[in-house]
Amino acid sequence: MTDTRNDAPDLDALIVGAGFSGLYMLHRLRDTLGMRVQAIESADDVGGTWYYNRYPGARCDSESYFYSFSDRLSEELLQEWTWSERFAGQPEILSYLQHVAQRYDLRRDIRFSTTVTSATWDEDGNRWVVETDDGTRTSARHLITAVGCLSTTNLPDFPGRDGFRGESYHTGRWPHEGVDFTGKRVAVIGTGATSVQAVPEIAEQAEHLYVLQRTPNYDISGGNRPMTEDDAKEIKENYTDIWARTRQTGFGFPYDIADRPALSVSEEERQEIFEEAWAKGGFRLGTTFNDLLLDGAANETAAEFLRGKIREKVRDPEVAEKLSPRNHPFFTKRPPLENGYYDTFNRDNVTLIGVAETPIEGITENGVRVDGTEYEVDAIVYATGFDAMTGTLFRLGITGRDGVGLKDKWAEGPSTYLGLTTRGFPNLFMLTGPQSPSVMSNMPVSIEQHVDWVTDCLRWMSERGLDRIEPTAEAEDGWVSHHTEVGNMTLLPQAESWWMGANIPGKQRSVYPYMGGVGVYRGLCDDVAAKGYEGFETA
Ligand code: FAD
Ligand code: N01
Repeated sequence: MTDTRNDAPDLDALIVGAGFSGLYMLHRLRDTLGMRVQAIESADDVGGTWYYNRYPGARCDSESYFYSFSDRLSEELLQEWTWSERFAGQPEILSYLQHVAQRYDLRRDIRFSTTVTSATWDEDGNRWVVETDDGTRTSARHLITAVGCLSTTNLPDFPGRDGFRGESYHTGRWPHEGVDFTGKRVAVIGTGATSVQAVPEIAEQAEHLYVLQRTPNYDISGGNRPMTEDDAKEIKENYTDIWARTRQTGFGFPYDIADRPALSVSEEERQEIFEEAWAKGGFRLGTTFNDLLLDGAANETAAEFLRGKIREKVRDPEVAEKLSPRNHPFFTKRPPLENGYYDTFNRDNVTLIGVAETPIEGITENGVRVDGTEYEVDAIVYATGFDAMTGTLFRLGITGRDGVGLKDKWAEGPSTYLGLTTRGFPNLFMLTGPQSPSVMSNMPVSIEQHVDWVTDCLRWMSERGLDRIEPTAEAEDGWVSHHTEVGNMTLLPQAESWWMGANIPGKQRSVYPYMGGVGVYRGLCDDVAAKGYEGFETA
């Protein structure tokens, strides 16, 4: 019987996702290489993270002027676009991505409101066969996942969760029409970067807000402010230099980690350095010394500085202590940027509830039960994060050579070459995949680097008439051991974080992002390409 489901043409490449990664990948393959390419996107428009995360207070915490596409996409766009704030809010970032889609006419090659349900390698045809929830089957030479590291929400399975009679929201799937909490009693579960942004805004509206905290975080000062005309002028004049620096620094920011250990300076000098970084705001505090992530004693100096800031801001010493992290080093969980979060706990209508020693017992019809007490609320906000890095990849149902699923291959944790490819899955490229810098960087810089590398690789293959590329077992083993060694040199394994896969019950524990730094990683990838894609088998 004829299979009628192949209603889309056979493609050179199929991209899954239309956020920062998918948009730029589509542009490069279609407009630079002239390939037949299509993107598939579950949402009904572009934006990814910035389409879904519409919770109150949502904004970037990489500074906007470098949380965007660089001169790799367009010099003109950089000069035309002016951000209104130092850290732009979600609506502005979403309009920026919509503008990019419009300007490069990208929407015409994106199938919206369509979800990839499986992708199977066809060994004879050297192609991927991709199925979607609308019953369509598409085949493509290359499959490129641009599905995001933080796109599958984590909704803990609290007993009674679905029986709650009030409103429930996950911050990563916020209603487009917004939510009015005026006069309502609200519980926010979680105190990660999302909660730290949402809590001050919800507290302004709610009659009473309960913040349920399992692990306190080291929140750094946000320092958001409007972008002045002078700021914008200076930035635009210096963009070439700014982007050059982002590509070489450790975290993809235009400032690098200072070349001095924390204990090499006097206590007084160290405090001055921390204060100066604090006053500037943003992640600069993490770059003040070169051993904060490597040495426990060095780290403790920054940790104690930040606990001091909590004591300064929060009036009730007991609440301040409850908000102070004691069980993990600074920056081993992603530090949120705070713009008024700690001040919120000075309000009469806000209560902090610790749920570490006495975990949430369950959700009742009327609220949340902790330690035998039922907190009655009208709304519950789950700021409980994501099944990061692998969660969305596994949901694609990818099956490679010899019928082996990606999820099965990675049952003991991810195994990749360069965090971008994996043996047994020819012609599969995972943008910002596990074991690449991805979430340990200012992501647009890492996204562009991956997209440009894949574009160059596909051009190289096309010039040689090659249909297939796959990493060797040796190359993959080499990358995994390098990645693991570098990751274990850091303090990261000392925390129960999503960077370690620790937030999802049953998830394999390992360091997920590559910790060698953006500049080093770029050099390694460039070297592989310069040596004729060393470590890959081609045919
Ligand atoms: P995403 O934006 O996540 O897009 C992936 C897309 O793939 C989604 O639209 C999704 O619908 C689609 N998709 C997934 N699975 C399927 C499927 N099966 N079928 C079809 N489509 C699918 N990073 C920074 O560097 N700086 C910041 O300040 C920063 N702020 C952030 C704030 C929040 C609230 C969050 C959640 C993340 C933040 N990040 C930040 C990380 C952010 O995710 C990245 O910067 C960037 O937006 C990722 O882009 P992406 O295109 O790779 O992935
Ligand atoms: O998620 P998270 P997020 N019982 O996983 C708690 C990016 N981002 O959405 O720490 C009780 O950090 C959990 O507790 P614990 C950024 O990369 C960026 O806030 O596991 N609590 C934690 O407090 C960020 O890191 C920006 O003990 C439970 C919280 O829920 C990433 O997205 C803004 C629980 C989840 O925190 C994710 O941030 C926002 C349970 N069963 C996000 N399960 C900016 O750049 C989970 N928790 C501005």
